[in-house]
Amino acid sequence: IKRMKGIAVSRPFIYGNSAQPLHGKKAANPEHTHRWTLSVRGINNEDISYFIRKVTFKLHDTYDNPTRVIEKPPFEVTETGWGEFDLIIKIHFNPVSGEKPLTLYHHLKLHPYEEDELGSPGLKQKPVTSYSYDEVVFNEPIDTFYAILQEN
Ligand code: SLL
Repeated sequence: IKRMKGIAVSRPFIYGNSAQPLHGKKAANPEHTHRWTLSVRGINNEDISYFIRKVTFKLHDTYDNPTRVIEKPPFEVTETGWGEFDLIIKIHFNPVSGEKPLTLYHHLKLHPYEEDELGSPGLKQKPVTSYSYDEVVFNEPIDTFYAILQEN
């Protein structure tokens, strides 16, 4: 294998979750209060599948089959639930890259925490989002992977 000496290529992406209150609407489990979606995606929904091969989301153990493996875009998991929790997101890169998986941590957010207009902090029922921006840096990428990065 040949590596591109002295070259680093970075690619931005976004990860995190959105959540909406169910407002009493029926979920599979009556204790569930929110519907949420976890995702790993490109900026402006740019296709990231040329460098990301699959994403695993390790959910809280209260979920059935807590390790969710998403093999193609959109790299997303939608579920319902009642609680916030910390989870692990593992990004597996295109095998051509020879890169090790990248592990990220995210706190699944369901509730808005900011104070309301009257100044009292409360759990309001409204949609929330919690996203982080990150960039993966491929240092001295393998030449064949570098070509794929340049084409996209
Ligand atoms: C904790 N924050 O860390 C708590 C756990 C678990 C949330 C929150 C769904 C469970 C199900 C759900 O909302 N789990 O579907 O049974 O201990």
